[in-house]
Amino acid sequence: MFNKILIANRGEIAIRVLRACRELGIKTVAVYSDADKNSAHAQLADEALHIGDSSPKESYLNADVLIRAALDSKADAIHPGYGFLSESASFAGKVDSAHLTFIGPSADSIRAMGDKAESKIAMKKAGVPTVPGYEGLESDNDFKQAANEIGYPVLVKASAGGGGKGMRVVNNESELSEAIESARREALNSFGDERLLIEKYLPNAHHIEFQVFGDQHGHLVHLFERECSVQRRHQKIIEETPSPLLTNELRAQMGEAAVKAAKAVHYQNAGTVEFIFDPQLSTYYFLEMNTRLQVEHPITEHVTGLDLVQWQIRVAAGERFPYSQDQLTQRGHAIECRVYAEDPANNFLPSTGKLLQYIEPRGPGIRVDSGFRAGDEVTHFYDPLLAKLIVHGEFRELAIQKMQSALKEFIVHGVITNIDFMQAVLAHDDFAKGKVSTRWVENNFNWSPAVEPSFESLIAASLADLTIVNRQSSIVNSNEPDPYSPWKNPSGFRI
Ligand code: MV4
Repeated sequence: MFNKILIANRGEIAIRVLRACRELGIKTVAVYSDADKNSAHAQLADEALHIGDSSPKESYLNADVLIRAALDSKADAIHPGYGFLSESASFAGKVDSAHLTFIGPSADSIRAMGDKAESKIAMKKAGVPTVPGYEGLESDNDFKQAANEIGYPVLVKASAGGGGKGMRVVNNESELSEAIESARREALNSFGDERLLIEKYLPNAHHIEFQVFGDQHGHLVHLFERECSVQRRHQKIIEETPSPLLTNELRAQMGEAAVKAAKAVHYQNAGTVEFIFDPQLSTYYFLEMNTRLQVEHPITEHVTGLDLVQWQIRVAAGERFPYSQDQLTQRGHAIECRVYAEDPANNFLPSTGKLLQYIEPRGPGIRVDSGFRAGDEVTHFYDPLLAKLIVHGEFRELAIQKMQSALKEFIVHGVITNIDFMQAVLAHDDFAKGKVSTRWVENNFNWSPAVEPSFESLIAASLADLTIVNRQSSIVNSNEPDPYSPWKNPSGFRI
């Protein structure tokens, strides 16, 4: 087993990883940028190293500085978390070359799944269902012919793409060449690669992804699905498992397809195979594979009873994953809500500021993963994710009720959050019926706050703010050490 792990990330996921390390008896090294010098993730680790200024490029995205930090602190492995360098094949390769262990898949697996066109070709070869379409076309005429064969509407996508960049829906032939031109331009700007693919457009699709997990000894299983259809602009908001749409038969089929997809690239460690699911036809197609731990991994942990981060570390150290597919089951229903510091009434603009009051919900079956505490600053440098609220109940209706109750207890002042917005989604009839497709938030849900906050609640909030401001001023704004501080001041940690 490893002696010490460097966590090349920040915020809630850095804390999630360091807790897993601590439980396994492994020492932790945190890294932090200027903006994060007082952050919880740095204070909770055994050691913390300053790696650069606040911009991600100068800190959490700087591969060489991170590897230097790991070598200097005598860590033997690096956990990349999600985002930042977690899906960089070149970073994984550099970690290997430095004789450190990258806790994740091999650089080759990351590379094989990194390109949409390449991975789609590999999946077709492996017998995994892909959306009907073509790769490698060049002339407008080739695209025109392909579109006629597929049948409109079609979708033009950047081969090198991800996250919806360089994607254009084309409803008929008259729109085609304009769409190709603008998609090419966007693909070139975003990825430095103008190759496009074309496929059938599925308008009412659901996003259903399968967690997969493999060890270094060729054993690879799936850990069931996550339904992630509540999203806007490719940003997920609510995820749940099991999906309300899948029968056990479909679940088994898609799970098998996910395992096939991962095995085709000799996958090891945690990964996610994304499918697009058409509820009218009950058909599913491979979209892409995310070669990292995902934000929404906790819901899978709750229904399977597995600690995915601990298993990531254990299999990276060479341990066998001990469960066969038959031994794995889903128990109950889990939902995650992503609490963002953003303003739903103002086009979901990020909201920054000091967390004057921050109180997390508690209770049976309630989990909060967050990198923030009261008094912390939410800055514009990083993702505005304040916390992940995860609930686990016996079945879907109970889990929804538990989430609604927990969101009511979640109190945040100082920044605007999407909590009320998520309450409105959870209370919607379409959500209750599992009818939310990936376009639902944008199309059917023009949300503005239903009621103005009451006078009493405004007074209560102001009083709470005043108390916190006074309390925090003696902790956060003072140079005197707080005698009651639960945070130790580890060696190597510089303020
Ligand atoms: C699609 C699609 C409909 N038909 N492909 C969005 C980003 C990338 N992962 C693929 N995406 C989509 N591909 C076909 N053939 C609809 C989407 C899509 C989507 C997919 C998953 C999750 C959210 C989405 C939101 C809008 C569109």
